[in-house]
Order: sequence, then structure tokens, then C-alpha cells
Amino acid sequence: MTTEDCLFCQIIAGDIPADIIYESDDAVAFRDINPQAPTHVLIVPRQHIATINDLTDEDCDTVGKLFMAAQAIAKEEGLADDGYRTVMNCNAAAGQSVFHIHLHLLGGRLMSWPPG
Ligand code: DGP
Repeated sequence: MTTEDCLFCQIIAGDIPADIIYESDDAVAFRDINPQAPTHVLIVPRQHIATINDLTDEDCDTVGKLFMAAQAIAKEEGLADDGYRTVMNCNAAAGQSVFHIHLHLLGGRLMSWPPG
């Protein structure tokens, strides 16, 4: 997978439409096309990184910024006090279907544990 045929790289580039709700120099966030909660946002780094397995020490700042974006979006969406869930799936057994890392931010309903 290269950035040219990566769905999320194409959304970041503006070539595929998405409901983008947050942009910074490092990350973009948009609403999930198949929401699993009243709020379901995907926070993606602008840099193409396929899976958690591909992260290096140099990506620590990038990953940290995904969580800072999640914090800001959760506050903006009114989720911060009640609570919300962040999830990043890695590879097939976890259900990863788009191979550009993304932090799911889910909220607006009660979450059960363990996840399916
Ligand atoms: P994962 O299964 O963790 O790789 O999550 C991929 C998510 O991406 C999944 O919840 C559905 C979402 N998704 C797939 N295609 C699109 C799309 O074209 N637009 C948007 N906004 N979300 C998409």
C-alpha cells in the first residue's frame, strides 16, 4: 500500500470527500462513514503509517498528537466529562480494515467491556 492508493491519504489530500472536523499540521479528523456510536470520529496522522507495527521512536510525537486531538475533539463534542473511548486496531485479528493508522474516538453512549 502506498500513499497513492491509501483511502485515508486520499481523504487527507481532499481527493475523497469526508466530514472533516479537525485539522492540524500533524493530524486530520473526520466522522466515520459507519458510526458505531453517536460520535464516532477517526483521527489520522497526515503521515502514512500502515499499522501500529510500523511505528518507530520517531513517530512518538505524531502518535501523541493523535491523543491530543482526541482530547480536544472530545471536549468540543461534549464528551469529556461523561467519557469516551479511543481505539486503534492493528491488523486483521483486531479488525483493522484501513491500513493507515487511525484512532477511533467513540462517545455519546454507554460502552461495554470487553469489546467484541
Ligand atoms: P478499522 O476497522 O479500525 O480499520 O477502521 C476503519 C474505519 O474506517 C471503519 O470504522 C469505517 C471507516 N471508513 C472506511 N471507509 C471510509 C470512508 O470512505 N470514509 C470515512 N469517513 N470512513 C471510512
